[in-house]
Amino acid sequence: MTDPRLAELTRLLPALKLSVDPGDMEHHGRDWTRRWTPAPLAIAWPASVEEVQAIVRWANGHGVAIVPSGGRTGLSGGAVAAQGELVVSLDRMNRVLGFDPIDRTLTVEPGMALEAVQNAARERGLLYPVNFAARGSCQIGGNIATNAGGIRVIRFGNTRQWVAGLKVVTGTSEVLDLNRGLVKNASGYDLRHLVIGSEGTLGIVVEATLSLTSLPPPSQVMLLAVPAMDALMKVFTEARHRLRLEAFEFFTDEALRHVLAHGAQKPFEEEHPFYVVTEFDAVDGQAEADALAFFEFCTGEGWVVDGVIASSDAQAASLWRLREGITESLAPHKPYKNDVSVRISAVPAFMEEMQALLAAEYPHFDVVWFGHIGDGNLHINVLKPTELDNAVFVEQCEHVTTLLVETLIRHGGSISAEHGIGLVKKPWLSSVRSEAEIALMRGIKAAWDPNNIMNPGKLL
Ligand code: 2HG
Ligand code: ZN
Repeated sequence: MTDPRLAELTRLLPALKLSVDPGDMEHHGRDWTRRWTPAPLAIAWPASVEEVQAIVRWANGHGVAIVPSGGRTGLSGGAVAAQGELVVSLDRMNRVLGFDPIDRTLTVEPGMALEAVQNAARERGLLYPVNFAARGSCQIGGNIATNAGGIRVIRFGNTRQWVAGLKVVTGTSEVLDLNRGLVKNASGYDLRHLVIGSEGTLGIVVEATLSLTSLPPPSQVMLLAVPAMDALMKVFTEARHRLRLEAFEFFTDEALRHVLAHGAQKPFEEEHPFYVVTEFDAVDGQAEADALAFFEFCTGEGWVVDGVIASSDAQAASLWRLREGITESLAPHKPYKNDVSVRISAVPAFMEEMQALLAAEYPHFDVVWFGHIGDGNLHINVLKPTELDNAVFVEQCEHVTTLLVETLIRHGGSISAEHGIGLVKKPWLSSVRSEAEIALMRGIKAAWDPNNIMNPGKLL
């Protein structure tokens, strides 16, 4: 290591895995936004809490910024290192540390992939219910840092709900052992919840105690073809009334076209403007009868024009693929992403306005809508025309985002539902948070990280 700061780090921690290899720097310096050119100082892979602490002490001493790094699947530039930061990858801290069948908690290191956490819970006869398409690559530490949501929020809530305890190394290298798995703990500010969703700006999550729940009952997956936007939330309201929902997701014909081009199987002969994938408990014959009655009611009202219920696990997986495969199928088009939310009740009016806005502002771009409509969370992906320069494209999209933000403010919504603020949405933070709130957030950051070394420039 020719950089004297790195030489010093190696001297302090001879066993620390450290790399300045261009391939590692590229991979760990960027996320799925692909908007910033990676330029980290180096990548470090600590293997213990003590190594993380020592790195943070070193960073304070040398004024080096740290970017905590999970599975690199972020969509908001929250874990980008483009300014000479040390990327602290948690890849090597990926073990299950404990399981308590009475507390029903699983204690894990932050570098475990979400899917590995889910599997570890299942092996113990329980469920870690947070779930989304990036589960194979994203890491639990990153999920916590962004309070990740996904496709089961309607039933199980966001990541926040499942974190019973957290160990965190703060910006001053202190280790905090927060909440320690307690169900009840009325002892003042719950610092654990400050860390969840803080995007690596307060400290590094080094251990998490996750609550688990009972395995869910058998479920069924249904795909519905919906002829009009204003029918979507009517179908949702009916479904929620009649069925015990686990998921309620929508996507457009345009989204379907991309997933099909990516190898998925066509669900219906004809094309339809909107589709819904819903999953619900199917415990007994009554549940099936309820599902059928729901379907017949919706078709009778003209809200649904076609549908299919999966008759096997394989078919359920292929219906889910139509929804979960969208992000990957759009990636080659370098999409500009909006991830917005409004209260569920505000979805119909908001969607109407948004559709008009996007049609007027993006006449020449393909716009793909999909997302967790049952949570009031819509993903809007604007596809970059091949010939258009990326910077020009982003500038045009940001102009539209500013207009979209005005609509969001009118409907009391948020510019970031589940992907975080990162670098991408920083300019619009004040549309969701008041001046007083942002001032408090800054004060909290300064208390946890007085030298501003923890992921500086992100979120705030
Ligand atoms: C999803 O819901 C993810 O599939 C990604 O949040 C959304 O690619 C996106 O815009
Ligand atoms: Zn999503």
